[in-house]
This record gives sequence, C-alpha cells and structure tokens, in this order.
Amino acid sequence: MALNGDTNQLARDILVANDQGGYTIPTKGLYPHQWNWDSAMAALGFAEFDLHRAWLELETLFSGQWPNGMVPHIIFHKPSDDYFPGPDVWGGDHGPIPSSGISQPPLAATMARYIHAKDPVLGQQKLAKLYPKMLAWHKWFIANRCHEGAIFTTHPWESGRDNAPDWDTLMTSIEPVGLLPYTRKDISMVESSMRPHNFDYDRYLYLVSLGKKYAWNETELRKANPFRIAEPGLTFTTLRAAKDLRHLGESLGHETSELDKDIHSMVEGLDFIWNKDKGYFDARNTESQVFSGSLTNASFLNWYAGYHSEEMLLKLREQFTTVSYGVASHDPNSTKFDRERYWRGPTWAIVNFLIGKGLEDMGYSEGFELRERTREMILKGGFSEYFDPITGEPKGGHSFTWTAVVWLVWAGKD
Ligand code: 9WN
Repeated sequence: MALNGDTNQLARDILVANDQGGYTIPTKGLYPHQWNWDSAMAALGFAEFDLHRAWLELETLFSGQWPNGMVPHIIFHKPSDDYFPGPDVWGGDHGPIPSSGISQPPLAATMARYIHAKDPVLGQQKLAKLYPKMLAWHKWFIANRCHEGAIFTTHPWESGRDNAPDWDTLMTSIEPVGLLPYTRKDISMVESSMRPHNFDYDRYLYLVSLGKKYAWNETELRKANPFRIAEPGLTFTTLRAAKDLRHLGESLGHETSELDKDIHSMVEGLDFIWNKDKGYFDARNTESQVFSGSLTNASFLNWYAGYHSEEMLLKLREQFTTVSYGVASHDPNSTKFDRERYWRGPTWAIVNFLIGKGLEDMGYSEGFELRERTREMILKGGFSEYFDPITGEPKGGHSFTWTAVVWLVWAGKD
C-alpha cells in the first residue's frame, strides 16, 4: 500500500484517530488500551503539533503508576472485548487504574526531554509533577530489574519484543501447568503467520498467572518466576532514560548524584550483556549466565544510550548489505530468521528510529542511511506495525501510532 497525498497529514490523522482523549491506542481493534512505550512515542508525535496534548499523554501514562513506582505496560482505562488478556486475567489491581503487572522499556523520560526542549517554560511547569514520578519508575527498575548493572525482563512482554528468539531456551524449559482454556483475539485480526505461536502464548499466560498468584509482589516473584533475562533493549533504554532524567533533574535544580551512580553502574553492566564470542550485545540469563546467541534489533540500541561500539557498527554495515529496510528484529543470517513473524525477523520503524537517532546524535552517517531506508519503507508500505525487512511489505496491524510518529519526527523530515 503506497502512500498517496500529504504523508505528514496522513500521519497526523492516525494520531488523532487513535487518540482516546488523553491517551493514544497503538491501533484500533488489535490494541485498544494504553501501552507504555507506544504512549511515550505518541507524546513525541503530538509534540510536533500540540504540546499540551503531548504532555497530557505522559501525564495519563503516569496516572497508572503503582505505589511501588512501576509504570505498567498496559493501562486498561476502559473495558474492551477486543484484547486478550484483559484486566481480570492480570489481576493487576494494585495501582490506581486496572493494568498489567509488568512494565515495558522506559522511553518516557527521553521523550519528555525532547518535548521539554520545544518549550522549556511549559516544560518546567509540567516536569514539576512528572519528574518525581519518572524518577520513582527509574528507581523501581534499579531495585527490581537490575543484575550486575544490566536490566532484565521477567516476561517476554516486558521487553516489548514478545516472541524474540532471545527467550527460546528459557521458554522451552517452562511447563505451563494449570492453565485455564483461553481464546486468543490477536489471530482473529492479524494472520497467525505474523504472530507468536500458541506455544508462546501458553507460556506468556502461565507467567501472568504466576504474577497474579503472588499478587505481583516482586520479592515473592523473585523466588517463583524462573524468567529473568538481562537484555539489550531494557538495558539501553533504561540507561538512556537515566541520562535524560539527570539532565531534566538538573534543569529543575535537583540533586542528581544518585542517578550518576546508577548511570555508572549501568555502563559497567554492559559487560554482562556483551557476548565476546559472538561480538555483539546479547540477551543473557541472569541465573545460568548463558547467552542467548541472538543478534536482534535491540542489540543495536547502544548508540541510543550514547555508547559507541565499533564491532556493532561493523555488524550494522553488514546488515545493510543483507536487508533493505532497516534493522531486522532477528539476524537475517540465522536459521531462526522469519521475515514475517513479529519479533523474529520483521523490521520495526520504532526500533529503526531509536537506533538511527542515536547514531545521528553521535555523528555516525549510518543513522542517515537508516533514516532513508525507513522513509522508503513507510512511503512504500504505509503506517504498518512492522514490515518485511527484505521486500518492505507491510505486516501486522495498520494505521499504527508509533509508525506515524516515526514518520513525523524523523523519517519524513528533510
Ligand atoms: C503485548 C502495542 C504492543 C507493543 C509491543 C508489541 C505488542 C502486545 C501484544 O504490541 O505486544 O504487549 O499483545 O502483542 O510486541 O512491543 O508495545 O503496540
């Protein structure tokens, strides 16, 4: 589906159409609630034409924050029959609004910094209330998701890369006992060849049932939940968020030495996820210490966190010769590469943006190359959820918020 007409206007129309009045859904039907990292991207998109709406998006996201600081990965503001699993399955009634019990990559502080820069006077007003909430979320990550300076995920959904090959070994070792029968809604809306297998869903739901059983108590879950994988996506986004929080904190005149300490230990923690044998950032089981051996699009988020790696740059250049539309979610040379199945091969505009912007900000021309490729992909395939990295064909859901945002803030810019 090639785009016709004014692409900027089409992108803005998607944001407006997905706006539920205070929060933005990723797309109609498939994802009818507020998702965490999607919402941070929506805020950035709104900042192109409505700064007040941009801040409101972040405020609404933090209105679902739990007393322990966690900001859930889904906030169920309104009931919907379109999505499974809903609030009853999660038992996530530990915050002010029904929600899931896990988090997602923390983009909010970074997007808040970009939005703040557009109007620092308005930004200072908004941050007075938001900054302590963002800091509490950061502290929650450090207290509950940090292993030797690297950030780990306790559920595939928490990483935002649901069926990535990173989790395969651990997923196979999980026996999803006691699962009640359930009906998936996603595969009635998107072809099943583009979605996770039932094998994965059984385990996603089993892990949710564990969380519910222990009332999402992090101390209990540390003992009960076998899923603890340090991974590049959460590690790099949390590191970047901490740097942006420090900047915002300083602009408000706050003491930020604790953030300095966390940043220092997270930079040291990059060693934990550096797979020396393979020469790339890799997911790693915190218990067995075994690497996944997966080169993914998250492996390349190091520049987003302000961290250059010559080896990763070589890997990126190599990838540019194999696929045409950005960074594949899984290594195109791997036997597990599946060009249409979600996080096992397709390219995602949002991750291209995070990688590319990081590269551009650090002065690497590969960032511009990635932008060009993402631009072509969107012009050719529209505002899809993800794309075939070889042909650029659109895959997954349509009229997607974060793909529209990537166009507005980056890929569509001259
Ligand atoms: C589960 C909303 C979300 C994204 C995730 C993406 C997908 C959900 C699902 O959609 O996950 O969280 O049901 O498939 O993997 O990154 O935030 O766009």
